[in-house]
Amino acid sequence: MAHQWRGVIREYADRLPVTEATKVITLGEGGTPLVHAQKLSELTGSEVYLKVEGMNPTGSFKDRGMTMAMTAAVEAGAKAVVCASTGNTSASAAAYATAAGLKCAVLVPEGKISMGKLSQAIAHGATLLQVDGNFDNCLDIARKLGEAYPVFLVNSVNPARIQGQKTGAFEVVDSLGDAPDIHVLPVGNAGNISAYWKGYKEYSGPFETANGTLPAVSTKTPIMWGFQAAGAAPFVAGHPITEPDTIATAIRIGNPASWDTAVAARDESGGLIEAVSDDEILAAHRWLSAKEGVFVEPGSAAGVAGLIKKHAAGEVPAGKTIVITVTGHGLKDPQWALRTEDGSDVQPVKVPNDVVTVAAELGLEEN
Ligand code: AN7
Repeated sequence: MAHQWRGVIREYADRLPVTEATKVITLGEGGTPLVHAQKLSELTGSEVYLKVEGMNPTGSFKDRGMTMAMTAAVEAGAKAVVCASTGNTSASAAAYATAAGLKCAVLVPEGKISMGKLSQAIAHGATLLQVDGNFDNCLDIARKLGEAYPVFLVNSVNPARIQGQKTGAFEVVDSLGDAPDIHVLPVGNAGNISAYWKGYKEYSGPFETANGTLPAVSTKTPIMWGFQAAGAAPFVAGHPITEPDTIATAIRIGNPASWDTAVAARDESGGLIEAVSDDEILAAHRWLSAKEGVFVEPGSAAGVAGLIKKHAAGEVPAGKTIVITVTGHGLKDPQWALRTEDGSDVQPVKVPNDVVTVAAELGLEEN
């Protein structure tokens, strides 16, 4: 039977804080592909899958949380929402606020968000302010606005966001038939690793709802592996970083809001949070596009960079099931694809309007 995906709230309503009466704000998020990664599987000897979150309506995993946050904002009678963002949250908030009929203000670090994300926030009519500071400074201001002014905060410090994002874990289990052995993902503000862990835990045991107890769906929970950019790796340092820096602007965050829940995800699962360099991130970005057929933004490649690095160190077990969340679409920040491995710009070859020259340029001989 044909089934039209209805967005994460309606698909997982019995496991989310909503009722039949809730007015759901959705753009059809979730239901993203779990793609078997052929070459990463060959490399590691494990079955490696990519949860391709770039396939969400605004091109990143943020939409899973934003459908819940915007639904909560409408329920609370809010007229305006605010968020701080390295780009994807602002794109998502702007789109969902439009769907909800709410005003939206976004605070972004000046010069440190990609053109694609900036365009999205503007296109959806958000009021975008570029703050002379980094993401952490933006989040401080957004929190204070939410506390002292009539605006509803939709950053992941809002628990509705984590509720929505936990559906990523549900989908992985629903696709594989059980939880994977290892779940790998990039870590920035640390909401997503916290949300996946919450989702995996809830799916692995009985779950109490208003209408009774739901049985466990999975037999186990995975080990959580998080990876940060080396220049923005507060979990590796063990304390906040005041001057985070990385080319992966999505995860250029020094003072993660979900610190305690991310540490709990790491430790309760027997996992780890480690760092990868910008070069390792760009190599993984290239691996995904050139070997797997999946185009992501640089920050999204941090998990894959981590897996490749751990494999090189002999620390990836064979014969396991490994899922890596690739968090945002490559078209968000396409400039990185146009750089060669030695850092120079790719120059497309120009040819005249003539088949013989084109064939010669392609190395083809007439048959
Ligand atoms: C592509 O948009 O923080 O660890 O303001 O855009 O849950 O923060 C984005 C984060 C990974 C990190 N990959 O996730 C924002 C923002 C992409 C991202 C992360 C982000 P969290």
